[in-house]
Amino acid sequence: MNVAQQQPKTHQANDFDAVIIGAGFAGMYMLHSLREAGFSAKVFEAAGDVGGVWYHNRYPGARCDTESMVYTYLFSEKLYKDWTWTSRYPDQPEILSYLNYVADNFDLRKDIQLNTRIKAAHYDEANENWQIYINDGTRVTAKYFIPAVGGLSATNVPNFKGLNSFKGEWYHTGNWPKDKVDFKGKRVGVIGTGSSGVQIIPIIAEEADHLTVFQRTAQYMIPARNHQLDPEIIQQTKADYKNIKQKVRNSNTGDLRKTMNCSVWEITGEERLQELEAAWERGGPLPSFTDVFTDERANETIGEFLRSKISEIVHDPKIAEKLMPNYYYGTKRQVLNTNYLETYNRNNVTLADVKKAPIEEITPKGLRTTEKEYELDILVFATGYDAITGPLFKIDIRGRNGISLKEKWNNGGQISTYLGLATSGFPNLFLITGPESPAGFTNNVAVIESNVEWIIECVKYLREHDLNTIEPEQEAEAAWSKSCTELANSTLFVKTESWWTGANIPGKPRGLPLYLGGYKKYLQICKEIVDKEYEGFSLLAGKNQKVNS
Ligand code: NA7
Repeated sequence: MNVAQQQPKTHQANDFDAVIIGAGFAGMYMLHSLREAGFSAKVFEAAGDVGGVWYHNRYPGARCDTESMVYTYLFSEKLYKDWTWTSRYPDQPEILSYLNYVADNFDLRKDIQLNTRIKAAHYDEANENWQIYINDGTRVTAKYFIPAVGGLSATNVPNFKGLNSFKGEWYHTGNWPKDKVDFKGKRVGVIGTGSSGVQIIPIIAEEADHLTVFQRTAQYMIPARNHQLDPEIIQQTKADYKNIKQKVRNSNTGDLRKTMNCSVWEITGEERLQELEAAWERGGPLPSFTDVFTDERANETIGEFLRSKISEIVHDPKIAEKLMPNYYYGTKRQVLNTNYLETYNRNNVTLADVKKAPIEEITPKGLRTTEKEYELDILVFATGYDAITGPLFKIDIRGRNGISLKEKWNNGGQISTYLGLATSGFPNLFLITGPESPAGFTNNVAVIESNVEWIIECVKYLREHDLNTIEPEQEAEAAWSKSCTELANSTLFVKTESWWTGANIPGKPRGLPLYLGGYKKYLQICKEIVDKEYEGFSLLAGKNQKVNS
C-alpha cells in the first residue's frame, strides 16, 4: 500500500457515498451490502424494473446454463433457504421472480431509480468525487462509482444493409419485448446459433410455419437435461447450504461441476469414453480434463466425441455435416441445449450456412445471402453482445485529467485493470465482473458475490483509515494484465473467434481480457492483497468527506 498525505480539502457534501449503475445480480447485492455497512447508495437502472440481463432476455426458452443451486446468492443462508428453485437450470421467468423477491425482501427498491440511464460519469479531481450525469439532464455526485453493468448487456445487432427496409417484425434476443411474439403461421428467420439462438430455435420451430436458421459457426452441443427438482433434493440442497458455499468458493469455475483432476492421456480411451458418455447422460457441462484447453490433441478427443453425437441425432447426413463444428471444443462458451439438434429433423426447419453463403442484406421481404433470398415475416437476431468492454464503453466514463476509459484502454486494445476490480487513473471506481476478472469462465453470480464483498471490505477500510481515494498503482496493474494475457495465450481459447476474444464484433481489438487462473486462485490472490493492506493500490489520505446518509 502506498499512502500519500494530501493537504486537507474542503469538499461539498456528496449526494451519495456510492452510485451504482444496474439493478441486476451485481447492482442489487452491491446496494444491499453498502447499506448494511452504513453507506448511502443509489442504483440507477435504465430498464423498467430490476433484473438486469434477466429483465431483457425474456425470449421464449431463455434459461440459465448454470445450475440453480449455485446460480443464486449465497451471501444469506436465510435467503438460500427461503427461496425454492423449481428446476435444475432455472428459466428466465423464475430468475426474474427471484430477483424481484430479493429486491422486495431486502427492501432495495427505495434506493433504485428505474427508467434512468446514466450517460456519463466524470471524476472531479478537485472534489475527489464522481459527477454522474443522467439522461434527464440532472447530475448527482458520489464518492464511489460502481458501474455494475455486466459483461453481456450491450446487444449486438450486426450492421446489415437494409435492416430499416424490412417490412416484417424483428427482435434481438437480448432485448425481447414484454408482449408475446406470435410465431404461429409465420415464416421466421433466426440469425445466430450461440446459447440464445440454440434455446429459442426449438421453440420457434414448434410454433412457426417455417423456420430458417442462419448459422455462421456450427457449435458443439451438450444436452442440458433440465428437469424439475425433486422436493427431497431441494430440502437436501438447502440443508447443505454451508457445504455448497464452501465448495463453490473452492472451485475453479464457481459451481459444482465435475472436474477431472487428470490429463486426457492419463486414462485409457475406453475410460475416457465412459466418462464422456456418463456426462452426456447426466447433461450439463462436460467434465474438464487438465489439458483439454492447452493440448490440441487432447481437445480433439472431446471434439470427436461430440461430433459423433451430431451424426447419431440428425437424420439427414447433409444437414449433420453442416452442423459439425470445426473449432477447438470449448473455446467458444459451451452451449447447453434441449432438443436443438433434434429440431433439424423437422420438415419445417431449414439450416442456411451463412459462412459459405454470407448474408448480403436484409430486404423488405426478408434476407438475402449471396446464394438466395429468404422471405420472412419475423427475423430474430440471436447475435450476442459486444461483450466485456461494450457495456462500459456505452457510458462516457472519465477519470483523472479527463481521460476516458475508452481512451485509456485504447478502445479495448490495451485493457488493464487490477484484479478486474479497478483501473489506475479512475479513483474510487469499482468494477464487478469486469475485464480481467474470472467472469465469463466462472459462474457469474459467484464472481459477483466475491467482487462485491471485496469492494465492501475495501470501502470500509477506507472509511476506518480516513482515506479519500484508492486506485491501482500502474506497475501492479500492468503485472496483473500481463499475467492475464500470458495465461490466456497459453490456452487454445485465443485461437478461436468468440465473444471472449472480441472477434464477434467487426473492428473490435482482439484479445482475451479475462483471468483464466481459476476462481479459487483468484479469490486467494484478492485476499492476499487485502491481507497485505492493499498491496499494489495507491491510497490517498486527506480530510474525510462529509456525506449524506
Ligand atoms: P453468442 O454466443 O455470441 O452467439 C451469437 C451468434 O450469432 C453466433 O452464432 C454468431 O456466429 C452469430 N452471429 C453474430 N454476428 C453474426 C453475423 N454478422 N452474421 C451471422 N451470424 C452472426 O451470443 P448468445 O446471445 O447466444 O450468448 C451469449 C452468452 O450469453 C453465452 O455465451 C452465455 O454465456 C450467455 P459466430 O459464432 O460469431 O460465427
